[in-house]
Amino acid sequence: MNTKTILPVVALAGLALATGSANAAIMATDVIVVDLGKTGQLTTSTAIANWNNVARDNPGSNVFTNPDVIISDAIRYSDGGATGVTMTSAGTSGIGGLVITSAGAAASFTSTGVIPDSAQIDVSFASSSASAFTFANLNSSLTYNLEIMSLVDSGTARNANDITVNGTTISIDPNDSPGIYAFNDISVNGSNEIVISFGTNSGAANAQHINALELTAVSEPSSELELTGFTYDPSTGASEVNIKGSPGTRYELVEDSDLDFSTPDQNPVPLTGVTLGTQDGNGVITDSFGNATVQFNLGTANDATFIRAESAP
Ligand SMILES: [Ca+2]
Ligand SMILES: [Ca+2]
Ligand SMILES: [Ca+2]
Repeated sequence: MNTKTILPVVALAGLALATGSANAAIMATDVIVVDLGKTGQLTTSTAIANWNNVARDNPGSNVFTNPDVIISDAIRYSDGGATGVTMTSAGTSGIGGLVITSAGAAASFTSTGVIPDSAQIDVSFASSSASAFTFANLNSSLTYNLEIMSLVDSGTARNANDITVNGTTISIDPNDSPGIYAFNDISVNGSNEIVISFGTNSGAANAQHINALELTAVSEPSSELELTGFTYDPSTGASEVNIKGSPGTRYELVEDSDLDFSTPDQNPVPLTGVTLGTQDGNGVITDSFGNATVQFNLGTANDATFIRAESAP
């Protein structure tokens, strides 16, 4: 039986074979932005690109059922493609009746920039009860940056309250402008979810306000060079591997005959394609998160091949 193994020199972790998936899945660098608000104030302009709107035409009451799948398949900001991510409301909340005008250009998300007026102007709402929003069907191999805009105008007094995201709690006051709160490098829980929880507010001065949300998928922080997700087709020799290294860095794959089971060696291994990162001759330049996915052909003659990635500026 003709089999090949891949043995990265730099790191041995994570050599599971890629299984592939026909379903939409969130990928590193994907960004999901959500406008919680009113029908008639959607964020849909083509100049603004691909927002997810959760809009209700009955503001001021608890219009979300419990639970309520308010987004069934979130689209990514870059191209409107499906991510498979869902967003569910739990507890007692809905869409508020307030009109918010005070933040303007000061309210900005890290990945997508200034938040459009149509997203700033309206808010989700919980009076005094506990409530939560859950992003589900996330990729557990990634971490996530979550930014929440929670702002009402200063003339509309609201009490501070706590937001907890997967175990991290911060106190916010919706009267503080521009009202952007960040939770960075969040790992998913055991159910591949990120849960945003708001506590009760005994002051009955509104327990939850969210104007808009931004969820950005990032790679796991890594200071080492890794090869992961190797696949090989023994009938054709077609192969693929993921490189995780430093952002914007050029790497080549090197096949070596040092251990006598790879003949002849190829330096660098010719690339037949690049599906993540930018191909540069027979090298690849990683994306802004340090990731690249490359295709190449190892042939069908050898029983094993020894390959490593090398930085090759
Ligand atoms: Ca809106
Ligand atoms: Ca909104
Ligand atoms: Ca306040």
